[in-house]
Amino acid sequence: MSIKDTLIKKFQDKSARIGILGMGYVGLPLAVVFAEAGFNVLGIDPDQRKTDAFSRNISYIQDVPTETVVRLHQSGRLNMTGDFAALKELDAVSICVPTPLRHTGDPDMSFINSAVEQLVKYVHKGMVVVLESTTYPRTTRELVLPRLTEQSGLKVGEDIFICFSPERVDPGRKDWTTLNTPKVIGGITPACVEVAGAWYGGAIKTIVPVSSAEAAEMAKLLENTFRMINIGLVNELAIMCERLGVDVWEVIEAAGTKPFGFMKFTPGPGLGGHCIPIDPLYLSWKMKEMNYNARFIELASEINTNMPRYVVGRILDAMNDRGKVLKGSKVLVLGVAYKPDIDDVRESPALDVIALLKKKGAQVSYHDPYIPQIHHDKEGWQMDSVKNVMQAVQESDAVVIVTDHKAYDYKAILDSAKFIFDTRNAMSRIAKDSPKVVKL
Ligand code: SAJ
Repeated sequence: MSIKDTLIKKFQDKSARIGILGMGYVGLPLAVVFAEAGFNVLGIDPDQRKTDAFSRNISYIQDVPTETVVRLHQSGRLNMTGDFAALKELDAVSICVPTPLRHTGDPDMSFINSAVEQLVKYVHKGMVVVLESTTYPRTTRELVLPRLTEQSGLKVGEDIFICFSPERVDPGRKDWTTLNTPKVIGGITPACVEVAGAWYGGAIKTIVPVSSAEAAEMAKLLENTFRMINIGLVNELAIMCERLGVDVWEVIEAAGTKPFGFMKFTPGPGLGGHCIPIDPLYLSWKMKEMNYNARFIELASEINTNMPRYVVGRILDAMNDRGKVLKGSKVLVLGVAYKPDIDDVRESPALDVIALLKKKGAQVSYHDPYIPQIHHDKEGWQMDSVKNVMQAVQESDAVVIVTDHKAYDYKAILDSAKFIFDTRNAMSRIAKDSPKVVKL
């Protein structure tokens, strides 16, 4: 029986030993899905806080209940280690490590590089490796393939099987999870897709094989570039509508009634998160290397990045119209997480709005029920969330709604505030046109 058929059989009878390299918000849920399907899974992560929490049967990822960790850990289906040498015992490994940007705005491949370097030490005949981390096109072929085959002499598609399968985890989402979200898989060879498809298909409901690793890498980049560009479009629409004296929220609401051929996005103070503002720049970076300028991505990124400055300019004008000076005024920012009802502040535009307000001389405070403290790396300051949000609203000259968490009592805020700048049209829930409120 060929190595390929032996591996496929191991996936079919669940005897294959699975490894997840990088046990964060993608890796842990993926490990759980494989373990629940009956595989023996070993999570490998150098972060001792994660392995310690796991050894104490505590889930450190909001989407994975602690009782799931307890059950799978106690049954022996799921374990964790910080020791990469465990890789030599495994048949199948998913790489789920971060791919952030460097401070220069270029891709930071350090996590993928170190994961692959560890794999090089322990790779063996009869192994399948799937890269899940969002990255620039050709990473799998140019970075992963040579490192795993040149030194080892292993033949891809015969001895070793290498694929890309984009993660589609949306933290906090309950309807679409790792288990039921269709999984795209592209490989270096057709045999690679067949083997990885047998593995993932043993746990995940829908597998979507594509013809190459690049097709899978590009599918993911399209998914998130689509969002970034459309958010940039509505942000620019907000700027145009303000010039025209038209309510952009009404315009989008009206356009949203089109039952086909339209997808609604809403403007805001900028673009936060560890996916949408970042993933498209991996594509534009790669295309620059090929002497092609990805203009849509560059323009959308420019518009989205400028939104905090545009918002602060609008606040200045609105306060001026009320005979107020921003300098020295007390300004309360409500909501700093990058999107509502979560505790993640990565790349949040709120930090830039606060930094710009401080530069204008405002006395800025913030409240966020999920984020007790923020710090601004470049400016070197940190702030604690105010404790009593309604007292802070009453004491402020201006309230700026940056992230519209559901937890806020918008009616009480409207009643108590002197002036509100609403970047999310949150007040539309309470009052259509209040003289106290200016919206984006
Ligand atoms: N945003 C807007 N207007 C919009 C939508 C979003 O300003 O109409 C802003 C948000 O406030 C946030 C940023 O854009 O700051 C990103 O928001 P997002 O809704 O795209 O949320 P993310 O970053 O958590 O995106 C994730 C992505 N999931 C994966 O990459 C696996 C994305 O593909 C999902 O579509 C998205 O979740 C989702 O739908 O929730």
